[in-house]
Amino acid sequence: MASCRTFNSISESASRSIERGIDLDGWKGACLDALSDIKKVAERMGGNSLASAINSIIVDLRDERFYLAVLGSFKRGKSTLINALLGLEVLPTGILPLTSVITRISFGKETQARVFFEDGNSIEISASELESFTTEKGNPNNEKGVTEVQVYVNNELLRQGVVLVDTPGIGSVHVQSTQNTYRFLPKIDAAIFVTGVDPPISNEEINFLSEMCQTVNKVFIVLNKMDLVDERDIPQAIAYTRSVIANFLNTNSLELYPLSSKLALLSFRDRDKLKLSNSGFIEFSNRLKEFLLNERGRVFVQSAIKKGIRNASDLLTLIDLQLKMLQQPINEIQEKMTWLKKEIERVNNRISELDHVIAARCEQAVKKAEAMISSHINEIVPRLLDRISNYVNSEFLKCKKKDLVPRIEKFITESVEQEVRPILNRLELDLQKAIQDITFSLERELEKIHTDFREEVGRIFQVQMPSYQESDFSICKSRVYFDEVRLFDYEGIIPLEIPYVLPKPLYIRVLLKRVSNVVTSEMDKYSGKLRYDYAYRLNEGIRLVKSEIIARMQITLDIMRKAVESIEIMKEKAQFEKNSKFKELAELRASVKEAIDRLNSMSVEIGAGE
Ligand SMILES: Nc1nc2c(ncn2[C@@H]2O[C@H](COP(=O)(O)OP(=O)(O)OP(=O)(O)O)[C@@H](O)[C@H]2O)c(=O)[nH]1
Ligand SMILES: [Mg+2]
Repeated sequence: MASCRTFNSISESASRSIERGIDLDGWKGACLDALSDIKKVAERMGGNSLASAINSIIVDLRDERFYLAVLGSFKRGKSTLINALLGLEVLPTGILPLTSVITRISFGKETQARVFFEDGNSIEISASELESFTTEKGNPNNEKGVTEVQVYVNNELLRQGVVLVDTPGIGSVHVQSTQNTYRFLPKIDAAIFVTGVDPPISNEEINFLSEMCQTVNKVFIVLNKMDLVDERDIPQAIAYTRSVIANFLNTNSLELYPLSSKLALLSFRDRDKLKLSNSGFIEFSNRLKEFLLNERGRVFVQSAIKKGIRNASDLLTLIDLQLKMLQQPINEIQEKMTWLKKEIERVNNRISELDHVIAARCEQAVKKAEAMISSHINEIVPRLLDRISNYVNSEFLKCKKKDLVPRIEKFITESVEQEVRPILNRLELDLQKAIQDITFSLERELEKIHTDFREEVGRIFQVQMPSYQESDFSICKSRVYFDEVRLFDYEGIIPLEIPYVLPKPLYIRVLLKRVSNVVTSEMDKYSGKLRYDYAYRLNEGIRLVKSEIIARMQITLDIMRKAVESIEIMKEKAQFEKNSKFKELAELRASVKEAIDRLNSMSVEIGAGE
């Protein structure tokens, strides 16, 4: 296997990044040092929520896990592409929709795998046994209850914390597999979207891609199976896919790579350099390596620095507050503390008042959705019954009655899908918009409460409160993915006991009556499910956004509470004790300030390397 060309061969890019003055490991270490210094001071000061916020920055940075997922429609060659990236035929591939569970591939000294089950157990298996757990063939309808599979491969980039994720293809008849993929979307750091030219990229793929782009920061597009395209048609095929995607996503900066994963994989096996260069794979894997080595690390460290500085500034405020209070006469401090306690109470009240406003807005949005669902369903049912009746009348003479029943059932299933799908799409857009509208105003109002409070505190206690930048406060898109409400299957709804001997008009009447009852009652149940799903997703979306903002506000409130508590203890003490406390606080302040300076200059240095 020509592993020099695979994901394993990082030396070339790595040396290039060192040449450009990028020493990510060094920065990461320095950043971790600064953060742990800040954390120690936060612990000494008793700022628990601050210390734990800093700790989670440390943990994220130290155990850097970068999820690079491969996504797309079924059978586009996702698993084959991962095998090519690894230079190893480790994942099962095939001609039928195959991958049915999320498979994470991370570093291990030897190639092996672990399967996790719904009951919480897990077992170790060899890579050759993967097919019996991860595929529709070996594990139909996930009868073995597998939740996830972890594969370990000895590979340099994986060793550095990249986790490759193979996902089930979207859009196959295996609904559960598609849902597994959707649920994984929010965890992804970067994605490779795999599509092809034959058949050309579909509407469903475009919709999925655009949804992905809203959640995932970086998306590479791979146009796979180019070996199947006639050489003369290649430029046109690429231009077509590029323009369809660019138009839909309204962007000119697409990273699109036409290639053949299969050729690449074969070339590794046969050590055939010509085949490899014809596969178009090298350009893609080089770009990917460059991204993972340079941009990924930079993004990770920069974001840790930014979060670290923000928390450290809050810590400085806590120290400053205590220093200020130590210098002030006791009666003045007492007055301010009484004010502060009341102010904290007022902030908490304002937040709970907001709860009612938000609940009312959600209720309004749900009512609007309910009206829309009912009016659509009421419109659909008669139209559906008409279509079915026409179909039954026209097909009746064309086939035997025994063949007629399954054909009608198939027709009903397809017609329901056709009629209901546009409503589902509308509802989805509607839901995203409602969540956005409500969370946007929620964000603004919480932000205002927070800023007012910080300004007031700063004024009363005469300290400099670090100001929040809008981008610090605004919410990273909290998108909520749940099971899509399933469309039903009408197989078996027409009872075979309708006697075939009945004369045609009577037979048709009995059959249509039966169909009408079933369709009406199923659509009624269905609209109930849609209503429930809509309300649940809306409320859950709001809850996520709210808890994220409240957690940030909690830090400010905690700082103030802590300052009050420690001064209350100090005010009983003798002057010399106050002096030594003063000295201690000044030292802590200097060490935090120094850590912030280190982080700031690191940030400038990293920025300069860009
Ligand atoms: N000709 C050609 N065939 C390919 C290429 N990549 C994959 N295939 C074939 O396409 C079929 C599907 O490949 P998989 O890798 O299993 O596809 P997948 O996207 O993982 O499929 P699901 O797991 O079902 O979603 C297999 O028979 C592969 O051998 C390619 O570049 N060229
Ligand atoms: Mg697959």
